[in-house]
Amino acid sequence: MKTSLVQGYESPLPVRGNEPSDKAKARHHSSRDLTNLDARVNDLSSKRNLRPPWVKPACYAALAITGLGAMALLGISLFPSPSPPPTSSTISTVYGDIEMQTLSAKPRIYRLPNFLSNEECDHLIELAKDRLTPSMVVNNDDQNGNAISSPVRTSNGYFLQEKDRDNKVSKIEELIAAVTGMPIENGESLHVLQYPLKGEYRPHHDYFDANSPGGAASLSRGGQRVATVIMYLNTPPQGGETSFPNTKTSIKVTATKGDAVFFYNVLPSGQEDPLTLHAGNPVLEGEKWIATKWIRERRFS
Ligand SMILES: O=C(O)CCC(=O)C(=O)O
Repeated sequence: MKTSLVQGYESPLPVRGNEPSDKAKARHHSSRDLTNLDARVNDLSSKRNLRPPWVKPACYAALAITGLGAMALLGISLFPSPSPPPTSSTISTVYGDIEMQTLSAKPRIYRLPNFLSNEECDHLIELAKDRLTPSMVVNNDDQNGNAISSPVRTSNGYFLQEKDRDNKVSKIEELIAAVTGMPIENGESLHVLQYPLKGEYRPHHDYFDANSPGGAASLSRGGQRVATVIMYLNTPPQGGETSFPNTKTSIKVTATKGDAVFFYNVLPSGQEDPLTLHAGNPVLEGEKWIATKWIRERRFS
């Protein structure tokens, strides 16, 4: 057993300059010296320490350079740079230019600063504030697509009616059509929502699940919800951001009066895009008001 220990030590990994001499090899095969094997191992170990002092630092340096090279190849940085500023484009409308900032290309999410004026925000709140009822969600188990209340969504809402469609509302609908490129008739009625303190809309998708009875029933009224526009009608002092937890940088849009966020719920192919998972974060102070427009793939009826 002692012999194999020594062979394994000497022969597969000889240290340069420390190869055993012929004399040592002869000693190695001599049964007389087998009793001195421990001493020889110690001897060889001490010879290993004779390697030049620069070898160890040089090895570490080589390892570090190799590691940094691999990180560069994989696109990993030791000093992550802040996210690049969003690219911005301008949409010209009869009402003036609208700035559209790209927050994400996949999924397609855009921020529209100053999309509504203060008066337009206040007007939408005024139309809804005395008619609010607790918000509901699609009941996937219901053949008729009826909605149910759920702890997932703790807000109060009102769908604008035909009688509410005045000049201001019509203008907002036209602006939405201009930025989304979708006809007004594909839009569901504007939905004005009020979140009380702690109110939220937990992570969810806006597209319907075609495989559920409730989702299929909802799809029969104009097809999929292909895009969503959320307009902030006030600025909650704290909380209430719209967040997209599945995006690369976990996008969070601050609720700021007059701004809007707009995203496509489907890929350009029409396939539902699971990365559009989004939430209305809990309101931590005050209340939050928004107006949401869901846009279908066909005329909404
Ligand atoms: O309140 C929000 O910020 C999100 C609203 C939302 O997700 C929706 O209306 O579909």
